[in-house]
Amino acid sequence: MRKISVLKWVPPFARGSVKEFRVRWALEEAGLPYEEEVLTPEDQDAASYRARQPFGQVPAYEDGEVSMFESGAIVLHIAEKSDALMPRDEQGRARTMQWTFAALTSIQPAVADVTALDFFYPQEEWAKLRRPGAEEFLTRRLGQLAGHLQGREWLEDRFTAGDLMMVTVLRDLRHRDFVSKVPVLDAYVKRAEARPAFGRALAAHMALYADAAKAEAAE
Ligand SMILES: N[C@@H](CCC(=O)N[C@@H](CS)C(=O)NCC(=O)O)C(=O)O
Repeated sequence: MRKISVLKWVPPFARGSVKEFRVRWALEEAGLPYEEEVLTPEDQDAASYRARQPFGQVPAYEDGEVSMFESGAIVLHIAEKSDALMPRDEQGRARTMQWTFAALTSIQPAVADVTALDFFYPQEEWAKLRRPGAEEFLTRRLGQLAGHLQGREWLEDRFTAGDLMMVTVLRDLRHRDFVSKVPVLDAYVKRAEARPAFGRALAAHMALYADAAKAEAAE
């Protein structure tokens, strides 16, 4: 049985954004069943886990054939096995990979620069100085992406793993209005979130933290 590692607990702001969610969503799109391997901080540090994921992070993935880590690589590995995530022709395969890397290397760093300021360094003086430049660059990148998506449903002529990765990156901004104020991006994310596979994956991901959320609400 396929297995993905997940974190037993994450802070509220991270729920819905943990990188294992990408893999869950890909498996749901592909119709492939999986099991969770729930990790405590001690499990993350164990030598046996570090041998599979040297940084002690999630997700790590095993399917009986391969053992691997890195969410983007795992999603592409799953996409290789499913028409639902990647067309079979060379151009379609190449462009699915292209958009997966674009999400991870052209958009995610700009998003991460801003979310790090928001969640980890909200009050630091250096962060106040860094914020205008980071936000201006992110806005520029998102504008360029919106330009490509204008008049399209998906990044290509159908949904692919590239959209899956791009949408998970854009969703990291849901505490701010960078995406929601750009109609073409807002509609793109909502279109992806309306996919049944997305709903199943998010429900399974959030179920992990349901008890913690109840306890926090009662505090
Ligand atoms: N580049 C890695 C990043 C994985 C990552 O950042 N995982 C985070 C959760 S989103 C994690 O495991 N954090 C816990 C830790 O670093 O101890 C990937 O995409 O798989």
